Amino acid sequence: MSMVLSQEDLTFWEENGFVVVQNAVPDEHLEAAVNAIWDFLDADAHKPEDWYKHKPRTENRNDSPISHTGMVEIYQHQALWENRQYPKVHQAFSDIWETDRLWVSLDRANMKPPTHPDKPEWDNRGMIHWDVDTSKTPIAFGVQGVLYLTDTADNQGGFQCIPGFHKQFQNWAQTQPTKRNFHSPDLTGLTVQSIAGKAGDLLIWHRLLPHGNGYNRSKKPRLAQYITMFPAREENLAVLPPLLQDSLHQRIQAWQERRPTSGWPGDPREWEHKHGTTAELTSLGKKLLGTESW
Ligand SMILES: O=C(O)CCC(=O)C(=O)O
Repeated sequence: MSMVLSQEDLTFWEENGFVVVQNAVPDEHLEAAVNAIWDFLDADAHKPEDWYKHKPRTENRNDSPISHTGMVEIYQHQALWENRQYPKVHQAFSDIWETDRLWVSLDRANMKPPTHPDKPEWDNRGMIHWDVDTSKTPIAFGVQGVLYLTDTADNQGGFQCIPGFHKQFQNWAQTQPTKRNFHSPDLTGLTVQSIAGKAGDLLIWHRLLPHGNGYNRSKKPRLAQYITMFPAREENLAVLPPLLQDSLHQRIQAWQERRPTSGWPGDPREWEHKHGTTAELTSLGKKLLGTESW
């Protein structure tokens, strides 16, 4: 497949540390993923009361399939896999990594309902963080990604970040106290930008950008799927340290049994495990999972 990112996109990427691929997947894939999220939440998209059906999970209480930032504990649904294994999505990540030999993350989805005066537990004002420990320099290159499943206005609780911060990070870190928060920056002097988008936009960001999702002050829920890719760890699998061999084994098991890989909160109801069927993978999907070699 020829490149998905144009020279202009790559220049934008260098400058801003993020890039948007439009129409990354067909509309029917978006619809299927949206339906999967509502089914998983046992909620009717057209009944606003249902958006708040579950109490959001808190740090101390893992008894809900959704958190107050809208993280939905669905990982292995066919609809999520259709987006992961869509060639254009893979090509976009290949353009950035400059190799097509990638594995895909087995990540979850997001449904962030609008703030509502009667639902104070859902009044999440947004968050900004890094998923990497920024004390451990040099920080290896890595990217993250989010697929917009519906049109998302800039007040709808969607993706937000500090554009260009990947280039500023080293200098900025030197101005900070040695005991700064390594997972979330002090925002003094920094500008967080909400990135509105259309259904089908795939936004890929450099993992050094502080990022998160925003305050949903609109009238509609925000819906998204997280997808990232990273170089396949399959070379000489037998000689890999046990930890990495485990990780391939865990990935395959998670896909087969319809569970999250370790480290994710997971769904206390085990809805996917109990009610789902194992997603069918194309040859590309198998390579992206790791069951087929590149
Ligand atoms: O919801 C979003 O778009 C941001 C997700 C996020 O913060 C993350 O994946 O680490």
